[in-house]
Amino acid sequence: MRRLPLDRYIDGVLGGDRVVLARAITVIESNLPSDGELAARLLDTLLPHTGRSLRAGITGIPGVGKSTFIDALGMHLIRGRGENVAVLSVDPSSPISGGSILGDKTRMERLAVEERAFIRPSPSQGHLGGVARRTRETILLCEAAGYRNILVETVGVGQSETAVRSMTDFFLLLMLAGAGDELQGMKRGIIEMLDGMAINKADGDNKPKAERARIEYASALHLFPASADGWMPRVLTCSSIGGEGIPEIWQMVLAHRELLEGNGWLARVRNRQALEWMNELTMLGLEELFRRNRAVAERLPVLREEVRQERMTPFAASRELLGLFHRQPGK
Ligand SMILES: Nc1nc2c(ncn2[C@@H]2O[C@H](COP(=O)(O)OP(=O)(O)OP(=O)(O)O)[C@@H](O)[C@H]2O)c(=O)[nH]1
Ligand SMILES: [Mg+2]
Repeated sequence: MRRLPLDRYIDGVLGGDRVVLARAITVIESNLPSDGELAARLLDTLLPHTGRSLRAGITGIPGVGKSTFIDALGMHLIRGRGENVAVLSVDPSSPISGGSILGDKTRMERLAVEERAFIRPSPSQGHLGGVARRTRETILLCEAAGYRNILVETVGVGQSETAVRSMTDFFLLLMLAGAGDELQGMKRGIIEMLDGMAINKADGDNKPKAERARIEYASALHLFPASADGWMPRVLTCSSIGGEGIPEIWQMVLAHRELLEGNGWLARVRNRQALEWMNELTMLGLEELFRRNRAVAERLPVLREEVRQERMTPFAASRELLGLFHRQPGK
């Protein structure tokens, strides 16, 4: 697609034009070297207009109801509270499970037609590092476009959660009553990351079971040490289809926000997000330089073969590559 002049992107995004916002995100997501400069200037110009949103990450196993939940929460924000919302997703597996984008479109039916909602499916290519970087930058563009609530959906498969945790202020885990814990990623790592948990599909026959699960998880969470920010994660139940419990979950997010604003932790959280962003960009940049390095590119196929044939150790081969790069990093 043809590119617009920089000014058109800037004016469009700052004016909250969703079409221009979508096109600006396409520039950010682009792999074309010719878009790199435009993307950098866009971000630089828009950066002063970012940071004023509530960034929430929503995770859980496939099928737990993340998209349905976000649809319900988004509608609550728009209709119930007169706010706006941008929805993004990080899906490292999307090249394989290509269906999920379609799924998101249909499961956010109500939100999709709202004026004050912006829905962006996950970038469809690239390794997790790249996808996460783009999501981070997409958050910033949405903020510059005036979105005050950013919801990031990520499938609960380990790595993507850590990435999403590092770019959001509140991390919510959706669970189902009665499914095995190991299936739901009740790993220590995840527990330590989350700020809240919601047992979804608490409707119909499932209601009592969901309530029992809530009590169990709440007492399990109490066994973990309180996090340094002073927040104690809470466990609630909800029905994303019926809408029960959704306002209460948002109240929890707001209570967390208020606490962290009051005790100075929000600033620290944002600081940490900025540092992680810098780190990520530096690492990705290094990786790209390395890949593009002529000496490395020439030698790489040979060394791969050597390692495959066990004529060379991986350690020695990697040292040689790094040595080649080190001698002429800019070539
Ligand atoms: N009964 C009931 N069904 C629900 C609820 N929330 C979601 N569902 C259903 O659960 C199924 C999966 O919902 P999704 O919202 O697509 O789940 P997801 O977690 O986004 O799934 P992936 O994006 O594939 O990881 C759909 O058939 C929903 O209609 C709920 O609160 N109650
Ligand atoms: Mg989904």
